[in-house]
Amino acid sequence: MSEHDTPWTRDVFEARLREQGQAYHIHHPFNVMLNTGKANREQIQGWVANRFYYQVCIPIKDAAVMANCDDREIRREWIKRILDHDGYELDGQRDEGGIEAWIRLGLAVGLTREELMDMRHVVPGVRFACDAYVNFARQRPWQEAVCASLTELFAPAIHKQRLATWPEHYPWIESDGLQYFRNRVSQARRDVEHGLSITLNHFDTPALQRRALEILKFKLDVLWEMNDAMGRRYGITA
Ligand code: AHQ
Repeated sequence: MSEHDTPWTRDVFEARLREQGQAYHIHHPFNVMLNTGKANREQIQGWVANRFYYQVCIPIKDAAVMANCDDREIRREWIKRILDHDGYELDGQRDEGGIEAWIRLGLAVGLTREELMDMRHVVPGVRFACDAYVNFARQRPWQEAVCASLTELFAPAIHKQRLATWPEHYPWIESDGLQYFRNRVSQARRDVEHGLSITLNHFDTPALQRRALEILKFKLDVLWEMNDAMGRRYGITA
């Protein structure tokens, strides 16, 4: 039996997925600049305005997953991601949602609601990378889009890094503006628990497990390219 005939155990498969974290955008020079206090106002505003396009794409991507998914149990869980971002008002319970929280981040760094919403600052590379992710979720089997969301295995660390460094490096940014990152630490953990269990169950042959690693690499490239494009537009101060 060659090593390609038997699938990795769940633990080994999960470890292979987590190993991909070396390519996560927390290591991108643009992110390192941001989180080590070397970014100027224009670079921070550019990052917030460009990442806004990614944020508004997420619930559209998640709605594509829902549309392709024929499993009600999974949709009951997955819909929480849309509510987290778009917000909701349900039987008197209200949540403004992550997109509104991101707009408050935009206001806190000195952008207007209008220039965020009209996407005037979004550079082509960011738009194309985000659109590639949404189209991937529309066109591929929903389990593959679930696997692509697993870059969030590494997301709590990057949100915590911002919360730990931005107040000291960028005291001019209102603390309330960072609420999005505070919310995501626990939301990402919940998302990953669900997404990882679906992925470990579905990708259960050597070929499927190799495909899962390819999918995660694609999504890591989406995030990396966004930082490359922002670096080209705003510069990277080493
Ligand atoms: O704020 C982020 C978010 O809501 C999501 C959803 C998830 C997905 O479905 O692909 N990925 C993701 C991410 C968010 N923030 C990024 C960041 O660096 O702030 C990280 C990103 C991710 O790791 O995929």
